[in-house]
Amino acid sequence: MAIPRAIVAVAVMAAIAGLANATNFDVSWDLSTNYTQWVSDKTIRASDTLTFSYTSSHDVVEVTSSAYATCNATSPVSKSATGNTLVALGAPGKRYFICGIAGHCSRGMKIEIDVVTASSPPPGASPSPSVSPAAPTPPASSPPAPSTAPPSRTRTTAKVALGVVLMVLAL
Ligand SMILES: [Cu+2]
Repeated sequence: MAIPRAIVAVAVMAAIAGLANATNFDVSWDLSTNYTQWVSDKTIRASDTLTFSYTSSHDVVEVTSSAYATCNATSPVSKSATGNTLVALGAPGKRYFICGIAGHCSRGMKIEIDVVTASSPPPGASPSPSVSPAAPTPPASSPPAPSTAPPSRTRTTAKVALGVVLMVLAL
């Protein structure tokens, strides 16, 4: 019994939607940003990433909630001072980040992230007939050459690859 193409197409679309919902939040990590305000209008999901950008005057220290409350950076969960710290959240729950340089946390360089569950496809999403069944590979066109994409930025590469899939589906 053959699997209807429409179901395959919907499954692929759902997979694309799931990955496309991954968002990177750029955190300008400094003494002049109000991070309580910054985070207040954002929904940050387990599939998302944070990228802290900062000068050599700062670092990023992930801490426990109690250490966060007291700005105590002496027992970090993790620590980074590269100037560009990528945090892949991965799971729902609270995450706490502070600057470990003396005095900076108490001056506001602290951020509490309430990570929510990664999004699932919207419940109202019905199989849409707007996606036509995938056409056979056009015989005249040369195959795409994905080998030029370096694997360094996997998320970006995945998006590009999925974009190609989407384009093929749209043919
Ligand atoms: Cu600092």
